[in-house]
Amino acid sequence: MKITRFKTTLIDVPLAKPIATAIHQMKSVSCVLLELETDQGLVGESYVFTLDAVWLKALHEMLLGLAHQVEGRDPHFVAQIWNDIWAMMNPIGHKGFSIAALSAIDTACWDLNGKSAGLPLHKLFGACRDRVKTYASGGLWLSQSIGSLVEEAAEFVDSGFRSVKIRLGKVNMQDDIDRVRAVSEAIGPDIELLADANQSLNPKQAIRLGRELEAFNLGWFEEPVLYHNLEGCAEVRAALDTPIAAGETEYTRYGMREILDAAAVDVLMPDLQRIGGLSEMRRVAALASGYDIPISTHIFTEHSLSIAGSEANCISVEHMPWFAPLFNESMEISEGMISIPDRVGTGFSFDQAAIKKFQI
Ligand code: SMN
Ligand code: MG
Repeated sequence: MKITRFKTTLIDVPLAKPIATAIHQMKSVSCVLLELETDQGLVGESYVFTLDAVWLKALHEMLLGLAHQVEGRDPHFVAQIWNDIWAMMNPIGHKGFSIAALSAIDTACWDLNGKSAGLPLHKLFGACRDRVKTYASGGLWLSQSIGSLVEEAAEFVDSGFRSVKIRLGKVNMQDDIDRVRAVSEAIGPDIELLADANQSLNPKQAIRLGRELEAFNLGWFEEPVLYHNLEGCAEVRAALDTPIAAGETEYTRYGMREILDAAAVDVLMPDLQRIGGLSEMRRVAALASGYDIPISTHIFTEHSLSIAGSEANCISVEHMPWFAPLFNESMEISEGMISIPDRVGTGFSFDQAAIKKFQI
């Protein structure tokens, strides 16, 4: 099999309403879609995104600069392609958009491998489960009122979720506590509540808030401090009973190894775009397992399901609905679990009508 065309499309998918975390303000998710066409008629698909269309052109250029590493090559040599791109990127650095571009290529190559083998990727990798725990993450934003949080949390539970994530980071700590209390009471003790501070606290603030929140039995306290303050994160972890989750803002196995060596987390949260694609995600799951640390994948729900289906220490996936309008297939959720699709490749294919609609 040979890759005959490296096709990219820029799109912008508006969100139902503008949202905010402690560090993000967003109205849409803009994506570069990658389609790798082959001489066998199979097409490998993936995407990478930015929160602001301003950065989209830069991400696109990054990807176009790698087309020559892919055109004419056999996607079965996905590991060789990965290694060649990694080596080529040494002078520009192994973080940021360089890795995002590598991720898109790697995931699209794996999609082709699954399609060519006639297998869903979790089965090609070696399956360990056919469904995985998820949590509702496309809501409970920092920008919402308490009334709207309570209403939305109840809607998530009604639609089959057994776990939900609220954002923290209000200027006044008491507001965070009041918001967590309101949602916790609304969902009751049988539904899990997670909380994400998006790096907005210093270690002392995080410990103080974390202590106040211990009463609500949070499933985890995510990114309490700046992503690079691993010592601070480890201090927060040591001071609290609540598990600490982080990792979404770091890159590759080298970034994950630093987090693990610092004993900074109870749950590692690799992000498919920042980690280096499905190849590197698998290496990171194995690395974390050597520290007896579970992983939970960050956003990219559809394209992370093959990892959840094949890595025993992947305890959950984040359910983010932002990219669902791009796909022909939808995710199946019931009793708090998502099914790992039994369709070839990633199990999700771009809806060409939707792409036309969202194309920039
Ligand atoms: C998050 C990530 C990206 C954009 C908005 C919110 C958040 C999460 O940290 O983990 O979902
Ligand atoms: Mg987060």
